[in-house]
Amino acid sequence: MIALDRRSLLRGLGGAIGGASVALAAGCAPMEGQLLRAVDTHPDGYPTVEAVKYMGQLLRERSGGRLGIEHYAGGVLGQERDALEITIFGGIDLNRVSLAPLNPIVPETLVPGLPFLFSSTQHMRAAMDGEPGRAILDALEPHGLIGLCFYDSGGRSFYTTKRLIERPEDLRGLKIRVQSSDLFVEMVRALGGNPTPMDFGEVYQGLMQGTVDGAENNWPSYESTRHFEVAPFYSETRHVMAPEVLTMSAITWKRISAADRALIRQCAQESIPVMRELWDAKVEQSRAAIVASGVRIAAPDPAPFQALVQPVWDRFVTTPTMRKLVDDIRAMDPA
Ligand code: GTR
Repeated sequence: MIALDRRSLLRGLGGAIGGASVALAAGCAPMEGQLLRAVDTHPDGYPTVEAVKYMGQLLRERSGGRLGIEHYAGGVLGQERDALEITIFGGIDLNRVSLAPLNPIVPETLVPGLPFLFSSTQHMRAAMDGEPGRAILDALEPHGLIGLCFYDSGGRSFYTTKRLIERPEDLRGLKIRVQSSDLFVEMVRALGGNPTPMDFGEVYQGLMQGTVDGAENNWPSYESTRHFEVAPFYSETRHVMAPEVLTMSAITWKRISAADRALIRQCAQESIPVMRELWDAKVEQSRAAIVASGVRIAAPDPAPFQALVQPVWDRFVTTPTMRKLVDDIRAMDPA
């Protein structure tokens, strides 16, 4: 494994962009062929990381070893927002992020994050596999990113250091960590909590030190970050079901032949069912581990939460394109 850190990557930005040049900038021998650098805030073993590694294996096999992926997991090259900027500037080739850090950059990415938009996993998958998903991936390109595919992220739910959230009133007076997105800030405010934007990597400490009283995330993230140790009250509100997205730097993309682009798209596509299988298993395993750890769990009625979020929709669904996305996604609800 070649040791790269953020500073080396940024230094590498001065020259031609690509695996070999960055490796040289980091003082390493050039790599054979094109090794795409991928990053993820999650650690090895997490479904998003393993899905991208699987995509790398496919790429290697089908290109006769000419293309491949070198994965930097666990946020070693920076928190999501910073790593995304580096990706836009071409210092990272592939970046798997949540949609939230893209919200300030690409308005269309707000739509899947609208609270209670999706009625089920099936609904989310159908919409993201279909035309709305395609339109959102395409909307990234003018902003320096190529959208390759969506991955599951389950339902985000509240957890706190203090108490179960069974009704919106229970959020009153609680500082809730949110991702760096106004949509999440406004949503938590509308539900009655005090939103506090914070990087993912700082949440454990924030919860421990009382900078925040709670956060919101899916079962696998709640478990893998060990937030459950310090915030042992989890309430399955599933208020947001926005998926993850695998992005590629448009700078790298421009340097790749049409045939290789098609291959990359195809391998990303084929990583989706693999990710979904890993995801479903991971959700079950995480939930079981958390139940066994003694965390208190509630499954609140979503209706009172849902009743408060209309102003959030009104504020963020602002263009005809976004309205069409919302309508199309709603029309795909199998429920
Ligand atoms: C997770 C997501 C991460 C990160 C994190 C967060 O569910 O997979 O990419 O965005 O949430 O809350 O910051």
